[in-house]
This record gives sequence, C-alpha cells and structure tokens, in this order.
Amino acid sequence: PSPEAPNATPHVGVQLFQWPWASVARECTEVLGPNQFAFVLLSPAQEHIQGDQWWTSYQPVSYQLESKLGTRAGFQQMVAACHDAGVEVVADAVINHMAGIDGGTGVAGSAFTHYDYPGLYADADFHHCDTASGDIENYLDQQQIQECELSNLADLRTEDAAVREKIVAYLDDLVGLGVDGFRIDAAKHMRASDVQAIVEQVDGDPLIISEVIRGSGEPVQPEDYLDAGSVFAFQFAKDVSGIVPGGAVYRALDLVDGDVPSEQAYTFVTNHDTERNRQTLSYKDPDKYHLANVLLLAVPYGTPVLYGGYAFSDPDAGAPQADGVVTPVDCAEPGAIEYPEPGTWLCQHRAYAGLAQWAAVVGDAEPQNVWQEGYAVAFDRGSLGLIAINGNSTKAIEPELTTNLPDGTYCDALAPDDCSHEVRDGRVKVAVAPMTAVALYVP
Ligand code: LM2
Ligand code: CA
Repeated sequence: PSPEAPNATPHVGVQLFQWPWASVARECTEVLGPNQFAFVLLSPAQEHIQGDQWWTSYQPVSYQLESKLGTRAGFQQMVAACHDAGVEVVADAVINHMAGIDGGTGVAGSAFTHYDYPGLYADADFHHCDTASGDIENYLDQQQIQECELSNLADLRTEDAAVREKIVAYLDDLVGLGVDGFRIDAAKHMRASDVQAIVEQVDGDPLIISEVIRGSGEPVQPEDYLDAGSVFAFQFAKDVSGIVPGGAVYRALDLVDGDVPSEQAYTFVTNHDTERNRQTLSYKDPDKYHLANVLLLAVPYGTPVLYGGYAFSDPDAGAPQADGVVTPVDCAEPGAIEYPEPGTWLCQHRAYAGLAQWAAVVGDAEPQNVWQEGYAVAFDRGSLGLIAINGNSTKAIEPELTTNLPDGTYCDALAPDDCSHEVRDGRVKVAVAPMTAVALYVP
C-alpha cells in the first residue's frame, strides 16, 4: 500500500437472495471478504412450507433452522466462514407471521394447521381482525396494517409477552450461532413499539434493519422505527431508479430518504420484491441498473446493499432446487447476463467488487470537486477516491477533471485491467463510455 493508504473500512453489503448456506460461505471466502464487503444479508433460515416457489421462505412453520437453504450445522459453518473472511452476517427474521396456508408439513417435518404450530404457537397467539377478508384492506388504517393479515399469513400478537418470548428465543438462537444482525421482515406490520421491545430483549447488540416500505400518506412510516435501529431506504431505491432513465445522474448526490439519517439508512437499488413488482430497476434493465448500482455506492448517503439473485420470467419461480433443496450457486460469467435463461444465477454484486473496495477506502468523506455537464457527473470523495459517471446513453465523454487525488497512475475499480489513468498536478482526463463510470482510488 502507498503512504497515503488509509485503513479501509468495509462498507458495502449484499443481499444473496435464496443462496444456500454453503454457497454463501464460499462467496464470503472467495469474493466478499477479499473485496471489503461489510456484510451479507441472507434469506430466511427457519423451517417453512413446502413448494417450488421462492416465497415459501416467508411462510414459517417452526423456528428450527432447517430449510431449503441448508441445515443448522451448515448455517453455523457458513457464519464461521464469513467471519473468518471479515464479513458480518445479517439474517432475515420473519416474525410478524406464520404460514398462510390451511396446513401441512413443513420442510423439516413439522405438522401444522393455520393458527396452530404445535409446540410453538396456538390460536390465542394470533390476531383475528374484523375486515371482511381478515386481510389488510386499507393502508390508511394503522390497526389494519398491524393486526390484520398480510396475504392470509397468520398474524402474531407481537404485543403479547408470551409471543415476544418465543420470538426472542428464536433470535437469541441465531445470535448464539454468531449472527450479527437482522432484517426485520414486514416490520411495518408490527407496531414500532413491539419491534423495539423485541429487539431490546435479544442478546448482544445486533444490527437491526426494519423493512418499512414508505407509502405516502400512510400512518406507518420508516421514521417510526428509528428507535429500534436502522431501516431500508425504499424511497432512495425508487428515486435512484427514476433518476437514471432520465439521465440526470448528478441528482443522486442530493438523494435522501425522508428524515432517515444517513447512519440509519440501508440503501439499495433492488431487492427480491421490487425486482418482481418492477418498482425499481433490476437486471431486466441492464445499462440503467448498472449505473444505478454505481450511484448507490458512489454517494455518501446510507449504507449500500447490493443484490445477487437469479433470472426469472415467472415471478413466483424459485431458485433451482433438487429434492426440496436449492442447488449450489453457479454464477453466470459477467457480461453474459443480458438475456439470461430463467434460473441462471446472476451474481450481479460481483460486477461491483472493485467498487466495494473503492467505497471502503473513501469511507464517509464528502463529495468535493463536483463537475457536472449534461448527463454526466464526476466528483472526489475526500482525497482518496474519484468517480466519473456518464448517464448519457449515446454519447461518450472525456472531461479533464480537477481532483484531490495524489499524482500517480491509477486503475479503474470498475475495470481492474485498465490502469491507464494518470493524475498530474491535480488534473486527470477520463474517458467514460455511455452508461458507464470510471472510479479511481488510492489503493
Ligand atoms: C415481506 N416483507 O414484508 C417479504 O419481503 C415478501 O417477499 C413477502 O411476500 C411478505 N413480506 C411476507 O413475508 C412473499 C411473496 C408473497 C407470498 C408471501 C408468503 O411476495 O406473494 O404470498 O411471501 O409466502 C404467497 C402467495 C399469496 C398467498 C400467501 C399465503 O403469493 O397469494 O396469500 O402466500 O399463502 C393467499
Ligand atoms: Ca402484524
């Protein structure tokens, strides 16, 4: 490392959607750790209903850590491997509800019926609200949002001490296996005070990221959950997805998610829901999605969470399975993902491995030397990193920029083989092709 080399702080996370534990472990060792990723966000680990769809993960049947993604032992080995690589592990905690189907047997053999999960919950542990369908019908009614059912999913009385105890025991079990944090699934559908009371009882001091989708005019807002920890920045995801198609990429520098402070905002471009409901850009919009991911990591607001999933045409289709178990992830070659076959693992995050290192180096330094012209923007982040982003879909640019970077020769974090970038006397000329970016940093 050069004399200016800072202590890089891992910063970027990645959601590895429906990745089996063994594949997560390998990714931590081979890709995430070496590239300064800070954490991995898993899919749910608890026992769930049977079926080929991905969303069986969101229908818990018991809190046994036996699922289509692997066994308890495999989970434990995965956490150890990720920690050895310097990567923290965030589990997806589905604690608002249990399964929504009439009954059956879970993937680990637990028998259940709707509202009866033997040894865990019985009928009295669930809300039974008085809308006609029993489902949430009106998102302007806080009580419905939090006490009616989300798509028939049996809604836990998270205000009850006995229910909280069961949830806390489950989360403690995960903490005992080394888990560093939790995504709180469907947090909007639990009172903020319930979420706070539950996470405060959990052992240690895990990272908490509540999933509260911002809906304008709704009585439940992400800001309500800041006393319980952090939140996902859905408004940022929608805004960055709107900015890129219009070309005004410089506007990404001003994005914030309502009143959520940067330290408590977990930003992203897409997640497993928004890539399906098309509320955000996704792999289905290759150039735009690429530039949105670049912006996600380039700006100082929030903690970025990249995404790695699989191609699909049927939005319900699960990841490739055999005998009820998701088969090991085999990543598509980068650049070969334009028209992928359904079921192809895309590993989109790998395209930003170099930029994750860039983000670790620049840390929370503010943008400086901001240059903007047409659909392009460039800026330093402090004195250790520079990025130039071209949001024009037809025209290349080649500005000569003023930079804080020390004189020297630099490689492009987005094209590691390209080490042709010369900084002389605080000036650098960068050629940026349409819908691409160039990112330089002090290694
Ligand atoms: C979430 N966050 O709050 C997850 O991010 C989202 O992926 C989950 O929905 C949802 N909340 C519940 O945890 C997914 C999926 C739904 C699916 C549910 C439950 O998007 O389509 O619902 O998981 O598996 C499915 C059927 C639905 C049916 C329900 C109950 O699509 O038609 O409702 O199961 O059987 C009758
Ligand atoms: Ca609820």
